Amino acid sequence: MRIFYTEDHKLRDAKTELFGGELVPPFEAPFRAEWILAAVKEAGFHDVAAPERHDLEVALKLHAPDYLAFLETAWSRWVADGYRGEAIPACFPARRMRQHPPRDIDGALGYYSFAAETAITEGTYAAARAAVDCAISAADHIHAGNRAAFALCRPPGHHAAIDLYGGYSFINNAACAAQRLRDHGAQKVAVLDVDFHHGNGTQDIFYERGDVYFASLHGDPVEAFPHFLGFADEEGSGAGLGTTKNYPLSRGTLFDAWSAAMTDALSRIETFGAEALVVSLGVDTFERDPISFFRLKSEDYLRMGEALKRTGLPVVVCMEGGYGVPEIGLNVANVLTGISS
Ligand code: Q9C
Ligand code: ZN
Repeated sequence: MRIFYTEDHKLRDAKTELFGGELVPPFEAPFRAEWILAAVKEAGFHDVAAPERHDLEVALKLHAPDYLAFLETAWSRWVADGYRGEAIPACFPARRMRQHPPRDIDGALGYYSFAAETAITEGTYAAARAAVDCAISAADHIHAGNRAAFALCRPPGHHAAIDLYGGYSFINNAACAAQRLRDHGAQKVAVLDVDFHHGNGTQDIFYERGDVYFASLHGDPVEAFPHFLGFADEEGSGAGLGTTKNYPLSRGTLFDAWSAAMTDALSRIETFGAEALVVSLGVDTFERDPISFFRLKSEDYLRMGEALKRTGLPVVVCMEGGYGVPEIGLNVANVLTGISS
């Protein structure tokens, strides 16, 4: 399996995350990709390639043009205003307020975000573009006839919605991979999101589309980020009615219950008639993840990969979350090993 990776991810190196009322070093940091890359090589995946550079053509089919322009210019606008810290939103267009983009950067940050933990920094946009390059290159690799590819995306993307960033995500890598597969001629594509957190961004992007199925297994939003999306009654709308499926799971969920939900999701994806599968792979479902509450063990990730392989579908794996502990590398490598088995 080919791994798509570029050191450009290191351009995303925020110093601050708003967490528990403090500005702390971010959970989503460069060491994550380094640990994961080392572990997948250690597991025998030596085919590591730099992604091709891509323009915004794919992303513009998913995100609003003004949103992408905002991401590109946010840091320089912030600096031009003379602020000394990293760019963090502090005011949001909440219930009964007006929804239009303000002229000033403070207002724009709130308008284009759904959460305040994620700071925008100097290299954030360049790194997000490089992560998209990895996702698109992985999709192209599948289109060329390969069974699987791994996009070692950093920053992650599954929380990035049509015109909102947050949850460490800016541009939706997995959605870009799915769109790329559609553009190559696949009539139906599925995104299976196994990150601990609901893939609110991916759901938002495809909610009214009947050509991309979205299924997500995640911590129940009644007690987990992103708090306000990912409930079981969200099923898509319009042409997309019936092509969104959510599995909110409770605190302490073990692999047995988690795996039963995945089996259900994969059977729905098969019934849907997907020709290719994009996996939003977060390993923050691990029992020792610092910000999550499922209890998967390292060997469970092998089983996860084997189940993905049994679909018989070509699969693009996009890296999402998974934090703090050295096992994130092994857990990702185990998924890839299961897919390759
Ligand atoms: N007390 C991804 O995994 N903060 N994003 C959670 C928990 C935000 C996670 C706070 C978590 C974002 C890609
Ligand atoms: Zn996550």
